[in-house]
Amino acid sequence: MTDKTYPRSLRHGLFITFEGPEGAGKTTQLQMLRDYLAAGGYDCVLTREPGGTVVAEQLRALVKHHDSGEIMTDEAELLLISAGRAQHVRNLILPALAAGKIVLCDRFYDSTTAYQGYARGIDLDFIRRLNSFSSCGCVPDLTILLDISPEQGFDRAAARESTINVSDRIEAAGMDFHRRVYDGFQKIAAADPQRVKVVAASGPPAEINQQIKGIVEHALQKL
Ligand code: T5A
Repeated sequence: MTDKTYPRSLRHGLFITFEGPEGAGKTTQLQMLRDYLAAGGYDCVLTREPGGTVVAEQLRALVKHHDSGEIMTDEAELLLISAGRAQHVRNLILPALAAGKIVLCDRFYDSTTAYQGYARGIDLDFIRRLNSFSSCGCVPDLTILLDISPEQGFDRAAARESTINVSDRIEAAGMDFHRRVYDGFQKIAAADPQRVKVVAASGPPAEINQQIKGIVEHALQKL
C-alpha cells in the first residue's frame, strides 16, 4: 500500500467489524490493522462496543461491572447494549463513514446475536429486528471473525490478567455459555459468508495480521 492520496472510492467510508470469543485477539489485530491502514494514508477511526461514545461507555460500565447485588436480567442487558449502539452508530459511526473514514469496530451487532441470542437464549428474530433498529440499518461492509476456541481465548485473557476478571459479568458467565457464544458466531459466519470472513486466530499475531491485511486489501480494491 504506497498510494497516500485519499481514495475517491472511500467517500462513502468503509465499516469493518471484528468479532470473536473473549481473548480472541481482536484488540491486538485492530490496532495492527489501524496502523497498517494509517501508514497507507487512510483516515481510520478505531472504536468498540459496548461503548464508543460518552453515553455508550457509561452503559458499557453498567453492563460489564454492575455489582449492586440486584440481578441484571438478560432482557435489560440486551436493551442496555442496544441503547449504547443507538448512541454509537448515530453519533460516531455514521458521521465518520459520511466523512469517508474507515471505521474499525471491536465487536458490533453480531456479538449481540451470539451473546444475547445464541448464548442467553433471547429470541433471535427479535434480536435481528432490534439490531437493525439500534444500528439504524447500518450493516458492516466486512466482518472479521477471529476463530479461536473459548478455552484458548480464556487462557490468553488469564495470562494477561493473572485471573479471569470475576467482576466482569459476561466474562464470568461460565464455559458452557462461552461455548454457545462460539457456536453462535460459527452460525452467523455460515449464514453470511460474503460479509463475514473467518480467520484462524490461534497462531502468532503477525501471521493473523497478514491474513487480515489480505482480506481488507481485497475489500478496498472492490470499492
Ligand atoms: N458483548 C458485547 C455482548 O454480550 N453483546 C454485545 O452486543 C457486545 C457488543 C465486551 C463484552 O461485552 C460482550 C462481550 C464481552 O464479554 P471486552 O472487555 O471488550 O468486553 O471483551 P472482549 O471484546 O472479549 O475483549 P478482550 O480484551 O477480552 O479480548 P480481545 O480484544 O479479543 O483480545 P486482546 O487483543 O485483548 O488479546 C488478549 C490477550 O491475548 C494476547 C494479548 O496480548 C492479550 O494479552 N494475544 C495473543 N497471544 C498469543 N497469540 C496471539 N495471536 C495473540 N493475540 C493477542
